[in-house]
Amino acid sequence: MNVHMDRKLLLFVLTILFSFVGKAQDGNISHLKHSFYDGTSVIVPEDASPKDIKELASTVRPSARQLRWQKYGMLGFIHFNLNTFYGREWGTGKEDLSAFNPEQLDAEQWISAFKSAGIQSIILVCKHHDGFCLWPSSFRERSVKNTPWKNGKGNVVREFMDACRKEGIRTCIYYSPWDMQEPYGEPEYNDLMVNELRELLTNYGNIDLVWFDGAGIDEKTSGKKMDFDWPRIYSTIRTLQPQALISGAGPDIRWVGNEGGRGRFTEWSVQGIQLPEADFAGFHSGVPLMARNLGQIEQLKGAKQLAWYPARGGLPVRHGWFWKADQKTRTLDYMVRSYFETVGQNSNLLVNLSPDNRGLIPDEDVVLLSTFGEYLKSMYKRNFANGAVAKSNHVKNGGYASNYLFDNDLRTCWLAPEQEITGEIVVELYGEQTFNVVKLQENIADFGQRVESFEVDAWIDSEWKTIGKGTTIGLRRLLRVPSTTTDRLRIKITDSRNNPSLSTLELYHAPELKPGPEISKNKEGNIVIDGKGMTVYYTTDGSSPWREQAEVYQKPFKLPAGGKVRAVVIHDEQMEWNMESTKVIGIDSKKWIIKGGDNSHWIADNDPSTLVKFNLKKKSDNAFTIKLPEQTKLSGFGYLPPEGAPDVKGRIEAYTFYMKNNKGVWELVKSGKFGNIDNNPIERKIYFENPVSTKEVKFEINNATRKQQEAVVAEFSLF
Ligand code: FUL
Repeated sequence: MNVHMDRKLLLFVLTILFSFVGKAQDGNISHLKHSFYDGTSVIVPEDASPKDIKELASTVRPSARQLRWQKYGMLGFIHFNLNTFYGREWGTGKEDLSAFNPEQLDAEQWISAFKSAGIQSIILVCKHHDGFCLWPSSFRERSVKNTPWKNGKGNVVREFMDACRKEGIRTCIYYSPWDMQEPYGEPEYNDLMVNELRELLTNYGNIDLVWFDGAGIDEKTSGKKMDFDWPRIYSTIRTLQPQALISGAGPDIRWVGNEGGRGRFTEWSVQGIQLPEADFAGFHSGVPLMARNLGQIEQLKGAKQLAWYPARGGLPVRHGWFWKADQKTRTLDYMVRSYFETVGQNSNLLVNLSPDNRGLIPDEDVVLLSTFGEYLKSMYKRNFANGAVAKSNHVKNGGYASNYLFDNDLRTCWLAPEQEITGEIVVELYGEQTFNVVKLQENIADFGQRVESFEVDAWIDSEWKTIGKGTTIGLRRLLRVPSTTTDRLRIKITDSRNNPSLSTLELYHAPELKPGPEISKNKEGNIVIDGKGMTVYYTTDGSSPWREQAEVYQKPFKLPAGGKVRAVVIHDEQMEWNMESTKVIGIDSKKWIIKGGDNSHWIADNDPSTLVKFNLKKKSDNAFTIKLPEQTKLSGFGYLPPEGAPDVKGRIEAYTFYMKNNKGVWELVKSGKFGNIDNNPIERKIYFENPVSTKEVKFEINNATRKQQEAVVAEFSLF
């Protein structure tokens, strides 16, 4: 036995040994004290070299639950509660319950919207951070039972569950651990949480997933320290619904790190757990969820343990999670891009719909989901690898043949011989085929996640040409390549953590998306619509550009009083993949006189990369004023925070907006908070209850997120 083998054997023995120690201590497969994680994990010896870590990481496996869930790809998500009636992302916990009256609520309409996009599992937000329950909880008064809706006899959770059952949809619940109501922060809150979970987990049949949001469970955001009894909470779930996954602040699924439906190009399901006694309560696992690089050997180095912790992304189709009047719906190309970045990059995607104050998903969103569904159907309609045969440079004892790539079974696969960390598979297609998506899968069930990098070559003009390169594969990689016509393909695994496996090769053609025209405001303040040479039809009052009255765009135009520009380009063929663009244009800012902060004119220079910082330690620096050239009618304002995470100090959290009245006195117009703005740093548009008319406004920054002393503004608009 050589030195290398010796070392390998030692590691193997260590792993087995530790797993028994873990079992003996906890009666659990995992070695983590209190952990309810039950995939296969390994302890990292302190002196492990990067090579050892690679090998160890390749031995980690998903639990049956995790594997089942990873295969779902997309899930649906519904945010609907009192916030819907108050236009808020995060409530205050003090809203008047009488506002909740969704007279036309139709859960079947929600479900059919998701179904049209091929979604088979849906998560309902049963209780968000403000503590209002969508079911008549027996343990608190702030619930549907004390609202005018159905005279207090309604139950949204029940209607949702019934509609799902009828359609064969898997049902999942979101229950926010953070709660703005009493007794949050006290030990009795654990009782409330367990009691309410018990209601949800016993009265509504099979629950496939329980979501614990991480927001607010840190004292910095909620202002209250709460000592959660996670072992008790998790064991309630494991006892009542053993098959249910625990997502977020839980052991089974991790947040991908953003709320814009984005994913990582390199996405590892194996993560380094930093705390030997981690309870896996999301952020307490020590996995820096928002980091750009995660799970690479660099990040696994100092970890105490390696565990399977797969990612899920989230995409609110209206930018925010809760419905707001006048919030724009995302475009089809954004949805498609998001799908490829998450589902196509070893993550899952949650598509969020927001029922409005009638209790219905708005038409535009319904149309978007079904168009998205049609798009995916059209892409998956034909697998161009059907009928292909494959040969590899490595064949292991006649077994593990490359042809297992086409049998639609994850657990039969090609596997390189031990010690080989690269490999090549040449695929003869069934004649010449044209495709632009290469789907690959590893057999993660038996061999975990191993591939570090791969290349795809096509045989074109009598030579191999590289058409695409990727890093991780994991359960699923949908690699987009240029539209390629060939009869021969080569998959090259160029690096792997251990001898690589490949379970699936499929080829698809994703229809080309014709992007909507680009609407922008140039430096002179004119509206420019770029249709890339095609005829553009547009409106400026928010009405549909598809109607006959829409104007044909000729040249840049002024929109001094602002408005909502909607534009389309009309192609002759394939109407269904044409995109529409929308942009809300603020009032022209060119003649504004802005005071407050350094370089205050950057606040409204139409350039989000110029940032204005406010030092909140100085009383004089916590506001800015805008003098308008004339008396102007205002319906609201927009705050665009800076993008990105680490270098941004704080975003504005609480604000007060004043206008100068005709006596020259500042009058309060609106004050409030931008909920969830660090995780979802999109433009926040705030509408006043009634439009106001003024020549000067003042915007006061009351505090920054995460108790920072500096608040940053990328852009500010009035409309
Ligand atoms: C976040 C929450 O704070 C948001 O309001 C939303 O529920 C999202 C899915 O998770 O952390």
